[in-house]
Amino acid sequence: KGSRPPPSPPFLPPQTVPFIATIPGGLFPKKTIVIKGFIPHDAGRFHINLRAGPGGDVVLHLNPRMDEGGAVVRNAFLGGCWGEEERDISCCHPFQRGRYFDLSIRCGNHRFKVFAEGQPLLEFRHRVPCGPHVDVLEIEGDVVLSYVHF
Ligand code: 9QG
Repeated sequence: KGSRPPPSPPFLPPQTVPFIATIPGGLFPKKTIVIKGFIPHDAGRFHINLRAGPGGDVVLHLNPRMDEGGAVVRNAFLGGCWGEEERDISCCHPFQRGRYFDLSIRCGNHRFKVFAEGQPLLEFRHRVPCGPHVDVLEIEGDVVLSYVHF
């Protein structure tokens, strides 16, 4: 729709972690967030949160755990509680120590679709409606960011 805000300029290096930014206009169908980064050799884990305002509900918590056999945990934090984790993943994913990744998270009508190096990686069904109120992106933990764009 014409009323939707245009993409903001990208965040280029150096970006400090925790990285916290407001997404102008929040999430809407087809809104895409691109995150590129490097996972240090001694990294434990990091996460990407999409959040309804500072300290609000986390509608998507995407949490690669290099310290847990490469699990890629997805969850939501709603009303102060973690829900059920989703962990299914195709055998190969880029969240390995010493590797770069190029991730995009696209908000659909019914789910988030997450792509790595342009290939579908996983999906996360919306547990609560997503919309303009979901306007905070947080990236925290053991990651070095090289590019963030939304
Ligand atoms: O561990 O799992 C995701 O289901 C919790 C973690 C929590 C999330 C959650 O402690 O870590 O990954 O806010 C938190 O504490 C995040 C960083 C059962």
